[in-house]
Amino acid sequence: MAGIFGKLKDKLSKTRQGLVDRIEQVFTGASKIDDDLYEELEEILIQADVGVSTSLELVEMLRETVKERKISDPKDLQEVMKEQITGKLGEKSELRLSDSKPTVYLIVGVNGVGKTTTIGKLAKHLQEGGKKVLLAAGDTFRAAAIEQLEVWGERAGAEVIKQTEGADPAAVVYDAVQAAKSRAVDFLLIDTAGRLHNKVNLMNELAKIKRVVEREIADAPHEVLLVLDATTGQNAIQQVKLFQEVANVSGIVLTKLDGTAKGGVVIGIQGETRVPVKLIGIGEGIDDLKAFEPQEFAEALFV
Ligand SMILES: Nc1nc2c(ncn2[C@@H]2O[C@H](COP(=O)(O)OP(=O)(O)OP(=O)(O)O)[C@@H](O)[C@H]2O)c(=O)[nH]1
Ligand SMILES: [Mg+2]
Repeated sequence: MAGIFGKLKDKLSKTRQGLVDRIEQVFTGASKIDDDLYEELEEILIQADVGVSTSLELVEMLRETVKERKISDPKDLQEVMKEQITGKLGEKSELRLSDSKPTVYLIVGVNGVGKTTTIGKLAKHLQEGGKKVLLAAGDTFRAAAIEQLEVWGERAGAEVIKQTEGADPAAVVYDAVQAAKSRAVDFLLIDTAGRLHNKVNLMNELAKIKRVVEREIADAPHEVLLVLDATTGQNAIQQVKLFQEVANVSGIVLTKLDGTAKGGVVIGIQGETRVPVKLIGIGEGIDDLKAFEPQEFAEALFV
C-alpha cells in the first residue's frame, strides 16, 4: 500500500520534476564542483519559486559544506541539498488548541485561494476525530459564498451560522461566537471574504471581525490561518506580509500543492517569513488536507 506518503509523493510530482530532478541532473551531469555548477543550481532554485534570498542562502550553505567536508564529487551533493532543504523547512508546528471550549480559528486570504474548501476539509477531519464543529459564514459579500459553506458544512456534518448576503460580517461572527459558547462546541471555524470593493475595506473588515472574537473570548482567535495558493509562487510571500500587518497571522495553509511545479514556494515561505506552514492542501476532495510535516514533505520530494 502506498498510503498517505505515497499519495503525497504522487501529488508533489510536478514540484519534484521542476526542482529536485533538475538539481539532480546538474549534479549527475557535472564532472567537477565549480562556479558554473553553483550558478546553475541557483537558477533552478529561483525558477522553482524558492525565493531569491533563500536560494542564495542555500547555495552559500552548500559552498561552505563542500569546503568543510572536502566534497569533490558532484554526485555527493544531492544528499547535502536534501539535508539543507529539510533544515529550511523547519520544525513541525501544530495548530494551537484552547484549554477551554471553543477553540476559534479565523481563516483569511485573498479570493480564490481555498479558504472555504479548507474550512470544509478541516471541519470533516475534526468531526471525524469526535469533535463538535461550528462554522461561521463571515463572507457575506456574495450569496454563493454562504451557500458554498453550507454545502461543505453538510458534507462535514457541521452546522453553519449565517445571515443574508450583504449583512455585517462582524455581526455574523458575534452570533457564531455566542452559539459556539452556548452549544459548547469544540471548534468554531470562521470563513471570511477574499474580495471586497477594495483592499482597505477588506483589511478593515478583518480587523473588525478579529476584535469581535477577541472581545467575546479572552485568548481567541487561537489561530489566524492565512490561506495561500501555491500556484501563485512568489506572490504568496507578498500576501503573508500584507495580512500580517492587520491580522497577526499565526499560521499558513498552503493549498493547491497538487499539480503545481511551484511547490518550492514552501521553502521560501519558511525561509523568508516567520510564519509556520501548518496545513497543506493537496486536492479538491474533502480528505485532501494534511498537517505539514517538514521531514515527511522533504522525503516525499527527494525519494
Ligand atoms: N487542486 C486543488 N484545488 C483546490 C485546493 N483547495 C482549494 N481548491 C480549489 O480552489 C477553488 C477556490 O476554492 P475556495 O475554497 O472557494 O476559495 P476561497 O478562498 O474560499 O475563495 P473566495 O471565497 O472567492 O475568496 C475551488 O475550485 C477549490 O476546489 C487544493 O488543495 N488543491
Ligand atoms: Mg470562500
